[in-house]
Amino acid sequence: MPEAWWKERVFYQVYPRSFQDSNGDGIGDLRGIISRLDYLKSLGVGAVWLCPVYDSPNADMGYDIRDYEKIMTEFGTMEDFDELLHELHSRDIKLVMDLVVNHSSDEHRWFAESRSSRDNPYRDYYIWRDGKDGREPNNWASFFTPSAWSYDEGTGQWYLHLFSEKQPDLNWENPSVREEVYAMMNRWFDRGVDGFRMDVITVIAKAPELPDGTGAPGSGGYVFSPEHFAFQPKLHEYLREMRRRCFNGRNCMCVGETSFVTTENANSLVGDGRELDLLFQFDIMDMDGEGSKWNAIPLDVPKLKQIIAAWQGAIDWNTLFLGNHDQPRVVSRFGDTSSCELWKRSAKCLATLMYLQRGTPFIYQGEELGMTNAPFETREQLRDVEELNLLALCKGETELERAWRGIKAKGRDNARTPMQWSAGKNAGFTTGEPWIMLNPNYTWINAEAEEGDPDSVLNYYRALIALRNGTPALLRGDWRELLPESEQVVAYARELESEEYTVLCNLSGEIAELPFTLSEFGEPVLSNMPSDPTAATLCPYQALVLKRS
Ligand code: TEU
Ligand code: CA
Repeated sequence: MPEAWWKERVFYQVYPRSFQDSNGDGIGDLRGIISRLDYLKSLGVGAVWLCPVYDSPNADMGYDIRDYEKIMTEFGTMEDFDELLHELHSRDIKLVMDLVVNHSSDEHRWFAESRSSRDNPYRDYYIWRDGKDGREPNNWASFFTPSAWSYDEGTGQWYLHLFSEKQPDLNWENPSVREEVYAMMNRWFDRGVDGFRMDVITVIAKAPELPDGTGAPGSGGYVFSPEHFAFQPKLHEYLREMRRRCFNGRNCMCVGETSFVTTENANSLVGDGRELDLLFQFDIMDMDGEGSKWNAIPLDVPKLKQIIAAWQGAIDWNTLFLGNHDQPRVVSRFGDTSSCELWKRSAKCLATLMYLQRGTPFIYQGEELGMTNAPFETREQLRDVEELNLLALCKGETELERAWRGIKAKGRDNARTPMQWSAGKNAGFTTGEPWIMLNPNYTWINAEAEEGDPDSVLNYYRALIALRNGTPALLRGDWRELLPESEQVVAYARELESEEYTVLCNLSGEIAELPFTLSEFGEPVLSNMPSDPTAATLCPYQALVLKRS
């Protein structure tokens, strides 16, 4: 039996707005992506996760969909999309679409109907409630605004939005909503797409009575209440129905953005019932926040190791990632950018420790170049609704300063600056005015420069991906932790039949002592710096993969 394709391929996440502009309007587009497919092929990726390209007013950069079956005008046409799909497939690269069905845009036709009157047939496509004593129906906080409710003057009721007020939540209790969603997904499958990344899929079912949250009140006294909207019993019913109606009988995959997943509940999604093929867990992404995403606590290697071991133990097949379009740049966050040497070495070290685990790698665009956080200084430079809302809520200088510290370290715009293709005008991203500022370091961090440098982060990613793609033990082997006590080194073995590989990564800025010499684990097959086989130490951020022969 061949393994499922989504286990054996490396995924690459494209954020279309910032990947490549083809017509000089400063906005990345589908034709731009088409022009860069040979680059993706040369990296060794086998699947693309494409962030939303549907028609959208971009209140949340495409995560607010106005029409699920139209391409955003700025990105191109349906013909461009078909060509992109065809060009990907002719290179043996699969296409996984990003789909947002917890909510739509408030400009979606369904919502326009829904808010037009209380007895409109679409009223029940969204979640409408009467207020309580002139206030919101309950105390829920939203991810992006203080309250999760907005009042509609026209019909005198409130609608629920877990994200911005321009992202009303769809009512999954309504069978017509589910039918519309499944039919739309099937039309995309019939077009030829290979799967979906389902946005915040674990919050689609809400506790029927929408009870008040009981946690600690945040801004405006509202309470963030995932106990009433994440992992509700009905979630599993809906996902099984979706599986039956859309995925069964197709060689397609589904990866869920499973906010609030834990090692305890994960198998309810990807275990034997197989509601999803893969899930994204956020334990690593949340580990430096301690309760608030805006905190930036320095990397705690033992904690990272616990998370990795817990997840490798909890489910049969993980997703392996260090960032995405919602996260800061990985090398700025968990690596060391204090010198050119350490920037390069730590970027390679992080990739090695993550992508050779058991699971499917997801690389976020630009990561393979070692792209870093951007030096945003003013509100005018920011584009992200989450960052702008955070600043809008600040009262006084101290709050503003704290917010800016958070935005610089953790803001989503860090990952959304344009791809750095060359040292030329606008990094080769656009001939026009880019929609968001470029990271000024494109003059030396860029694909063209790295292409010609055998020691570059880019060429290391290529070697790493090629190694994984060509090695059965790294694809399918068991995962076993080594050196669990080490506070600096992430180490593990991958084994399949008689093949054994050892991965050793010193994720600290100090030399790490090892209880063995490197040669005991065989011959090096990949490393980010020269190594002495008789040594029993690893240099700062040294990464080494050894093969036992
Ligand atoms: O993100 C959902 C999510 O769980 C948020 O907490 C996310 O971590 C957010 O970026 C907070 O920093 C998804 C998408 O990936 C994101 O881009 C969207 O804004 C969001 O859903 C709403 O659709
Ligand atoms: Ca464009």
